[in-house]
Amino acid sequence: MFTKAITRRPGPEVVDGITSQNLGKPDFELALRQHDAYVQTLRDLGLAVTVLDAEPGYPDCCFVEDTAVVCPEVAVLTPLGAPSRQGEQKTIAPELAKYRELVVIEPPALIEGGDVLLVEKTFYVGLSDRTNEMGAQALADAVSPHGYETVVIACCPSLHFKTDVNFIGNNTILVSPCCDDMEQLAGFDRIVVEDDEAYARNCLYINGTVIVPDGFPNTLAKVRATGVETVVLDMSEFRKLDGGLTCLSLRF
Ligand code: CIR
Repeated sequence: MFTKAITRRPGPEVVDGITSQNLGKPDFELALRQHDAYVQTLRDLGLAVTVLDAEPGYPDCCFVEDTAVVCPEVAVLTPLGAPSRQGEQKTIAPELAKYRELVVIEPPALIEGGDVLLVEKTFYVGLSDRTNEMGAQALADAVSPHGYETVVIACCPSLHFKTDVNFIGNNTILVSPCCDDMEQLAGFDRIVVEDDEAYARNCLYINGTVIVPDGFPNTLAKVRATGVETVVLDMSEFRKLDGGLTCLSLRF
């Protein structure tokens, strides 16, 4: 059960965020409105949401998920893999320190929160350009004293593991076709989200409700068919920067 979230509003520099998409630059005003709707949705789902101001000099600073991994016992600050994002975690640290003991992972260990999926007492860590074996091991070292298992997975060469795999409750995950046959995920019921709706693999599960990005009817129908409640949010401006629903918050 999540009770809190930390978010950070995009700043005007969001138009210069990192992207692999060919969807144009985000509209700053629309991004702010979509961010406000996202925060309101988390509040409607019962979370106390902290909204930090944008951090000048960091165009991607709204994607706070990448700066830390949080579980009930500890918050692990991650050394962001993208050079233009290194340092974002420094202003997240004092916020997390209000609620959790902090552990800091330092390079050459690399790990970003977008590569980490926590389901009950297991951390699934995907290797990527932003997360290496040392980073996965450093996370395992931080959380194993608290009874967590860490499972390292190398599947698709996507930006992040959670670009491809996300938990939606009821022992069910959304997966890309290339992650579907990973033996480490075999214990889940899997819903394959095809490439034409790839962005919708990044749904966000909050206390029994799944937030689904707008514009992906097949995925929405499949999620609803599991019986879970859904909320649909327009994420168009964050999609332009490879940012999804999970990226915009740290939940704990
Ligand atoms: C980046 O490339 O770092 C940002 N433009 C997008 C980060 C998305 N974060 C996430 O998936 N957790």
